Amino acid sequence: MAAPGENLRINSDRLWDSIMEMAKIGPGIAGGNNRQTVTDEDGEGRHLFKRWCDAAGLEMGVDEMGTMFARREGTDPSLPPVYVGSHLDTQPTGGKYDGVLGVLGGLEVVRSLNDLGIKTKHPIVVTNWTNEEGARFAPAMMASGVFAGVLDQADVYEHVDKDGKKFGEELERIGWKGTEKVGDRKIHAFFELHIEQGPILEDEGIDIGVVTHGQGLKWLQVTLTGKEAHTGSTPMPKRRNAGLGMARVIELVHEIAMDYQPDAVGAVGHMEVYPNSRNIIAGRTVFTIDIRSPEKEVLDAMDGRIREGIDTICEALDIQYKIEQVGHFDPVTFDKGCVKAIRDAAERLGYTHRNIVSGAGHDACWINRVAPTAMVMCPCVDGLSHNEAEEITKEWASAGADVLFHAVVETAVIVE
Ligand code: HGY
Ligand code: MN
Ligand code: MN
Repeated sequence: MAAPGENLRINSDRLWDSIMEMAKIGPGIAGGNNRQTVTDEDGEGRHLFKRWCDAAGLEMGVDEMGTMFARREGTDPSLPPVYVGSHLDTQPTGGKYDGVLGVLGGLEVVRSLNDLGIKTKHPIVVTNWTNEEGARFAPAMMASGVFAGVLDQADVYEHVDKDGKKFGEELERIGWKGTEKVGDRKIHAFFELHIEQGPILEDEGIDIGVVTHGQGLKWLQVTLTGKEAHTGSTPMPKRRNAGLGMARVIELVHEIAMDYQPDAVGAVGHMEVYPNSRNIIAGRTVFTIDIRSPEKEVLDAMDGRIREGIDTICEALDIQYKIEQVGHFDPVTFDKGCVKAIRDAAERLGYTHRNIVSGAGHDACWINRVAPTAMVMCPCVDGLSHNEAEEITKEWASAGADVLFHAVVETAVIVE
């Protein structure tokens, strides 16, 4: 397919201004964002995105998981569209760019096509996937997982947040539960622009990450049950301390991940202690183990060793345990044709680039199961993300969006 031409560039100022405008919705306490999925702030961000899509002449569809699909018509409407997007929901202490760059980068592609009066054969659909983060309601990449047929819609509707609110009810409450059946849409190809969320591109001074693979992930939610008792008057040998159990499991997860360096990772970021009183021995702890690796065998080995370790720890402390797998996807290999479109675009535009494996999970990891998919990444400052101090430069955002522009338009085929 003919390349769309050397001079195609997005409007960098407009993209950056849109990102800053979206960042005003659901502000964090330290300069980032707290726009968690299906909160009022998420609803407000969705309305702003829809207004922009309306202004760009796009036709909006919303499915039963609340995912938003903004369609720019192609010269042949019968062809399956090229989808481009990411997510607008954020972590509770998230940054301004995680997910947002991909959705607004997709919108900028369409805005630029409109400015240039360029038509494409395939329609183009800008997409905002619901609940990518999985912070408020597990698992991550929830809506794209239902779309790909790996998660059950009725089941995830019942998932609850820490206040006992149900995902399905919250989606309805904010008014973004659509009527389209999830997963019926046919996708010609899907492209996602995302910040790297790691240090490689910045450390190496490289503009573009050509994402060839995504590492696999497992989230194990563990409940340890001991016995509440007085921290002062209960003799040490008589204690059944679920807090001590959690501490030992957290150390175990770290040690096991360190056994599989340089690629494996493991941590526990979510922890709840009951009753969480200064002078009561913790009777129950609930926490989530997050382990990841680019290799399935390593992921499975870590999983097995952690389960054995938990059994040993709990026997020694005379506490019970329950392990539920609340998130999982195997390592992902993205579509070679789509990856080439991204690499060729970076080459053509004169951006430095390198192959990279995504450390974070993305909606693209699930959509890759139902359509040819690839990702383009830009650097982020100090590789920092899932932190309100997350930062990128305008130049990095523009370079990523330019590459996205070329990859999308080339795949959607320009009509001369
Ligand atoms: O957890 C992840 O990798 C993604 O940020 N949801
Ligand atoms: Mn993200
Ligand atoms: Mn994220």
